[in-house]
Amino acid sequence: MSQEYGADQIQILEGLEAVRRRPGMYIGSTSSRGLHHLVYEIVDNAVDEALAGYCTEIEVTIHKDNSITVVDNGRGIPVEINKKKGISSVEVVFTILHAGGKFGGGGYKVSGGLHGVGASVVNALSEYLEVVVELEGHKHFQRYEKGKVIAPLKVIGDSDKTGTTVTFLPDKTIFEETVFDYATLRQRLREMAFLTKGLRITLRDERGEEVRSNSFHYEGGIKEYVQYLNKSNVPLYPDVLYFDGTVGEVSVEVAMQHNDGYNDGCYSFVNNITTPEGGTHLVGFRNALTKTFNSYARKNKMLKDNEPNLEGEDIREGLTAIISVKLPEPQFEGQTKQKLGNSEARGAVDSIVSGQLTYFLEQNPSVAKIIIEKSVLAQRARDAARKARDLTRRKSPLEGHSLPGKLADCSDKDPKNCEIYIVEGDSAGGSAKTARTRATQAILPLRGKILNVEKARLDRILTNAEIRAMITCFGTGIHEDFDIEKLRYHKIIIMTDADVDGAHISTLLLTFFYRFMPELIKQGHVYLAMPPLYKIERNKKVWYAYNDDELNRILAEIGRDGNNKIQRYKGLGEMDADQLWETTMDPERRILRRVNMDDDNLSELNLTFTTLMGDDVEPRRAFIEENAKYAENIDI
Ligand code: TSJ
Repeated sequence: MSQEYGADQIQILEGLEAVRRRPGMYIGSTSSRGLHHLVYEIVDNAVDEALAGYCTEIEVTIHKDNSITVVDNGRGIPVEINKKKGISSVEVVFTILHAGGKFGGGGYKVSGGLHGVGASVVNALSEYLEVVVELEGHKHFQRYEKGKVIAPLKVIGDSDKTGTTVTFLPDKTIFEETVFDYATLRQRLREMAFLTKGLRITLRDERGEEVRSNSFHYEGGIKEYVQYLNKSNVPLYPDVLYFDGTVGEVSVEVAMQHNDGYNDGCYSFVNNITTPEGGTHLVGFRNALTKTFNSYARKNKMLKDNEPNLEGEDIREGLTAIISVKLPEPQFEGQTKQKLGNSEARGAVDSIVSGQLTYFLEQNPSVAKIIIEKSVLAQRARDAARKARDLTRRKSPLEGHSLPGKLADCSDKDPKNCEIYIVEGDSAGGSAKTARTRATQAILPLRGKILNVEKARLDRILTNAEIRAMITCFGTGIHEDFDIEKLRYHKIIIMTDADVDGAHISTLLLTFFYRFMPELIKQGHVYLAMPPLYKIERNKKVWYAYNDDELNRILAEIGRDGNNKIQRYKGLGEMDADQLWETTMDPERRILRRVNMDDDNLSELNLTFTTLMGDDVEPRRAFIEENAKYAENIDI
């Protein structure tokens, strides 16, 4: 290459080389998650153009080779030569690293766009990246390889429109996973469309035989997001409440609506990025809600002078809400840097929600009454639940044993060595108790169907015998009492029949874990046992197959003739203790599937549970149809 390198160019190369050396510092990881982050990074830039008011459409295409194209109809990245750097603005965008990576040690500063680590990071981590900018009648083009400029930006033709098109192929030497997951991208792009009202985002997948696509466009923005999240529940009133405004440099948007369920479904965002740990904006929202409803209820004699205030959680029972703030320099705190720290956001959200909610309640007394009556019921249930909860605390040895009688505990007391099998039915429970290794394997049999925690209030849930048994056995406590250090068994293994009922029971159990002890799932303590589907016998030798493919493989190996005896297991009960041990419980031979949980999109995860466990058949059918064809694993 004949290009000469000046000091600036050398600095640029060193910058992008640093990204390639330590990609995790810039995109979090080089796993599937980091791979998908590349797309969000590029799309974010186009969304910024939409937020600025110049772009209405974004299209994302996954090509056959897992390269990605993102197109917008914005103004086009400026093409003129940047005086300070001596290169085009386009080249600045793709080759100059922002100060401080998002996931790095130093505080992440916003420069240029509202968020993100910048297109240069995507460029550095791509085998190639090509950009086309259309503006002022021309079509400009530039190509990079592994972040390096191949040639300066040049005009390659005419154009009568404006916009930016970026195509990139993630570098296979950097990413452990280079195949994009359609559902993952779809989820995030849908979320971005909800958060940016009026913007149309289309996802296209060219990898299959037919092109697959989804298009998201919500004129109602987060108001429609709340409707979408409430679609598997019954709303308590027809309106979605919506408040917005700007205080100083903080712009605030809030949408909310109660449903007849019992969960708190409030999700917060900063500059369109989810904040699963909340922060000042969420605190401001909660304060405003609690204060405003209590003062309305007192003023209108719905709470008597001698009655205590409603607590925040009473008012948030069954509430679905989106809190979206935008501010120029967000400060993120907490271990995972996902908690907003800016104090000005608290005041901004509080004052906008308090003011506009007070007005709404005065104008809509019937809605106010519905919400306050539900909150009062929640308040009473909370008292009852508190009493029930005390009964579920695992007593210390001094206080004597309160472990459920059905539990066959293990003798080893080191949680790292211990596992507990939650077993469907007393008969399978009996075999499991015989089969187990007493030192390290505990067995808790559950009788029949367990309570659907989506459909009951806390007080009723906590008096349910099966639920109580699990909480007491695990030792961790629930909700805000939860303490992972107290976990008695590092593996919690759900063992149910490999049929529809068994799958239903597993889902009920997972729902319970997700709602009451999500950390158990997040930290990878929850597993599904995989009992075999088939037993094959031939000349006194035995094989087990865990799926149809495996059955066929075994048959192909041993020969398909009349000497094979094939048994299809209908339930755990058909196996004796020895068989159960060999196939499903022996740590050397069994198959366990660990249950994963990705908290990138908690609102969507929440919806998955309400949809699967709710009363409405239609959303459930639609959900299963949308996901089943493509579901390959049991990630929830
Ligand atoms: F990330 C990226 F750089 F690769 C990228 C940027 C990718 C995509 C698909 C779009 C974009 C992008 C950037 N779309 N629109 C813009 N707009 C600007 O960069 C822009 C245009 C005009 C002005 C101005 O002040 O006139 C300012 C900016 C930042």
